[in-house]
Amino acid sequence: MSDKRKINENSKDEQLEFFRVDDQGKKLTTNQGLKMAEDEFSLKAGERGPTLMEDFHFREKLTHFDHERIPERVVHARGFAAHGHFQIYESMKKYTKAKFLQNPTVKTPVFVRFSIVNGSRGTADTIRDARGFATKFYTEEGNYDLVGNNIPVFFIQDGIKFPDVVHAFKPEPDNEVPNGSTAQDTFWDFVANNQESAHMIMWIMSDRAIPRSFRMMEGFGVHTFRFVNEMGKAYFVKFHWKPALGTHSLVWDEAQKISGKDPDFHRREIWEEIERGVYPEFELGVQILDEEDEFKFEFDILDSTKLWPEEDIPVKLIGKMTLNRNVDNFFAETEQVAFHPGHVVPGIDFTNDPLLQARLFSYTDTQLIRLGGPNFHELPINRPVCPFHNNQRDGYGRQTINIGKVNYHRNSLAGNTPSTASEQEGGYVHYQEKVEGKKIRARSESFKDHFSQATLFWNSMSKPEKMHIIDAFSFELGKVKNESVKQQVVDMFANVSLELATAFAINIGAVPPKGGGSDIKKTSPALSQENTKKKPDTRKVAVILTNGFNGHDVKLVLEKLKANGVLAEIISERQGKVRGTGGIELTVDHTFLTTDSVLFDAVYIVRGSSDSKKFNKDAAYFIYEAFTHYKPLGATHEGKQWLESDGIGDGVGVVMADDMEWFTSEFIKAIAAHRFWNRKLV
Ligand code: HDD
Repeated sequence: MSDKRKINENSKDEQLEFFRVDDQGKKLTTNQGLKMAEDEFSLKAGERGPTLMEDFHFREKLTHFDHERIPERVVHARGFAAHGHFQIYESMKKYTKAKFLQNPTVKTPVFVRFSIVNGSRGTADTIRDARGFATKFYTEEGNYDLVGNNIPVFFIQDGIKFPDVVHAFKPEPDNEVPNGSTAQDTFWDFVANNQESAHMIMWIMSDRAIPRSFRMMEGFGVHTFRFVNEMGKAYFVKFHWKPALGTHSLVWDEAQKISGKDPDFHRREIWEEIERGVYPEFELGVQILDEEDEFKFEFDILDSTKLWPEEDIPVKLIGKMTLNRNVDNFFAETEQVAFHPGHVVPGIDFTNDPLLQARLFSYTDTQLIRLGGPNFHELPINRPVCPFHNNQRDGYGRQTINIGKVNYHRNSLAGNTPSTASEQEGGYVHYQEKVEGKKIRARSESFKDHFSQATLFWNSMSKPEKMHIIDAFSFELGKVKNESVKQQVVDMFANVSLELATAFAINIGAVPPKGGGSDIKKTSPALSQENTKKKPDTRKVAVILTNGFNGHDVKLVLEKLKANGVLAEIISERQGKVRGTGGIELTVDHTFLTTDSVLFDAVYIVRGSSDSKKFNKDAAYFIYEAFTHYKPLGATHEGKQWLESDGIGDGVGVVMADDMEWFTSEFIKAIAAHRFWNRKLV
């Protein structure tokens, strides 16, 4: 047992404790427990002679090392995960019998893995891509996995096309370029020739695909699932995760630069915040639909390229998830966790969405190769916290020692156990949906409208969001070499919006569309990030100062920022201490060399009385870049005079004042506002 953890937070933590090993302070042994007297020199025939086969320690060490890697996930390879718990606000008994959704006093342990869909394990965190949002609830009835994304719709309608879309968006097969990007001919060729992707592409080209933080993105179960209550009555349900801090994004130029400056930007942030006790929180939301209303909509609820507008079917917030514990070991937990949309509990069931149906096959299959056999459920991170018994036996890496002779069903030798459980005893009974039809390889007519909701998304965007979408199409298609592919995409998106297709056609040198357009006028304000929650919490502010700053005032501002949840870091010319008036000293967190403007949400410019040319040059670049990324800027003292003379001072979202109280409260409001899109760039 490790010494590190004295208190086990919940049943999953308690279970994991059994597997934790603390090597610190121990003697080095082989895997067989033999203490070794030497670990730096292989066994040789003479000091300058050949290494001997007899050296079992050398062979064991190298062999284990040679086998350290496992295949990365075929999609969602790069991920970051954390532990936490989920608690409901009030019983959902009316809709579902799922036990973890009944009792508001119960905290269900969870493990959440955020991921990047396209990029490989070594990709940067901030590439343009959908993000995975997979949650494992360790319930007393078994594991329930909600395996979603941060985008509520998907590229394709039928899972048989999943290998095609993934081949198209992964790097091109001849030269494996581009990595972690879809700015390539094959991806856009797929899009133009598989027009069901239109709606998802709108989301991927939007700010949603470059989230500011894992804790500032929504999560969606995507498919329509079923809730089933104790009476056997079913409801259709869509799942949502709503971030407590709202949904916010980076600027594309910033996202690209972060990829170089700090490729671990997202994972570093969540890790550090959990370590300092600032826990990410998400509310679980459900959209519930009576079965009788299945055909009430202009779209098919089984089609995963469609969302349910929140204004038509409101999202009911039913509970809260808090992520409060980092993993002990990335490989053992984050890498080996195995999710599966088919891991359900009584009260949660499937629908005939053809994408979901395909997923129900694919996830176990992929774990067999990735985790090397059928016993991956026994890995500590994957084990349910409730007992599990069946007659499945053997296979690579089997951990349990199942005693007795009987490993089959039905039997009399073990009293026909393990026995099945009745519904009343908690046995899973599939919802008895009536199905009939001819065996047929075809797509329902009700799946054929690919553009209406893509237009709904476009209509719902604010002006800056629309500009970002046009820029994203222009960037991605601007890298496509094949002129025909570019033109096909222009003509396709003319069906979504003429304004959009014309704008990017001009930018990429294609022919603006001659026809097309859409009659859809509807909007869904919930789709725009403009309408999200705005809070200053967890925002990072770069405080730029040098010797001779006003000690009293700066200390006051820093205290207020901290009290409002804002994280301030001091940036100066060199590391060590900077000295202000009144004997106040501050420790420098970064120099202009070790950090960068793109890694901050806002900049507070104090400057100071020292006049170093290098400081002035580096600080000016830092501030100007933040200004062009529409970030809030604050300035007091010498910093204020500096910005005034620079012409930046008049910009929207630039807060300057001599009154420190007023300054801090306005600056905090500006930080909460996130970005000032209406700023004119000088
Ligand atoms: Fe998938 C992983 C989410 C469609 C096949 N998927 C994976 C993960 C997430 C999703 C979050 C990473 C889980 C983790 O962190 O380990 N996938 C989705 C969503 C989809 C979707 C929201 C559409 C609504 N996926 C989808 C289809 C198929 C797959 C249609 C195949 C028919 N997905 C896989 C997979 C992965 C996977 C190949 C790779 C690694 C893994 O499963 O464990 O089986």
